[in-house]
Amino acid sequence: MPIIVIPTYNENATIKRLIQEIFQLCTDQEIQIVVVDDNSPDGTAKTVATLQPLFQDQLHLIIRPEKGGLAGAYLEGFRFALKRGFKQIIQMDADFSHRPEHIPQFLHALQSADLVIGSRYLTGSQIQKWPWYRQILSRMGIRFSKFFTRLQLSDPTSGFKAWKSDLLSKIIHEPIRSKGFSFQMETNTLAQKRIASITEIPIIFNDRSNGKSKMSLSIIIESIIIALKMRANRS
Ligand SMILES: Nc1nc2c(ncn2[C@@H]2O[C@H](COP(=O)(O)OP(=O)(O)OP(=O)(O)O)[C@@H](O)[C@H]2O)c(=O)[nH]1
Ligand SMILES: [Mg+2]
Repeated sequence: MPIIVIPTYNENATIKRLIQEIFQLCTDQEIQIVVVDDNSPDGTAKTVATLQPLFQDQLHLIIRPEKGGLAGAYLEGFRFALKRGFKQIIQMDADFSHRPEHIPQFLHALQSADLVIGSRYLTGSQIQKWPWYRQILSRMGIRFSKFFTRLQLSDPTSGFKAWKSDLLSKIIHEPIRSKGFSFQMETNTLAQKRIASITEIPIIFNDRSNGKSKMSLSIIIESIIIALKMRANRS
């Protein structure tokens, strides 16, 4: 059975619609969702809690005491999923950058891969309404991370991914250093080191539909440091 892990910090503007759309789209699958919220001041967790009775045992909520970074939230969600025996674990943003319509494609591709990555840079991919400076930053980040990590991927920094539980359960026991968005690159590198089968599928990526980006200078600096450390550790 698949589960979707959604980390949230101040995503109250979109979380309700996202959850409703996912469950509407995946009526034929017994899909579940776990939202990992870092006590968002905008009441994201409250909104999720009010939806829980509508979706009975399908919608889970983990509340962490304070903003602790994307990586920690994902790891908490992954541990939750693995402990309960979910075999397919999808991760996605709460801001509609990642479209729920792609979920069935991820599940299909996961039948013949250990890790499926939704790429913004394949034939058939699209990037919509993303400001030019974010596009430049993204392309620079990808070049940089590919150079240092030797990842054979078109989009090693994408956050829309699906994991088979067997691979994910090994990855989460590795020492993961990232707190922020370099988590994507770091977990991909760990997967590649294990010679896992990794597939990329094209996605349509949109700028966040509401709310504020959590991208910051400190997150960018952390990504550079993590990439350099990964190069130093490369064997
Ligand atoms: N629980 C938790 N979630 C976070 C944290 N930082 C970011 N997120 C969530 O992780 C997902 C990705 O973060 P975004 O702010 O969209 O970062 P981004 O996708 O790199 O940048 P934008 O799309 O431009 O905003 C979103 O669902 C965020 O709400 C955090 O510290 N804790
Ligand atoms: Mg986003």
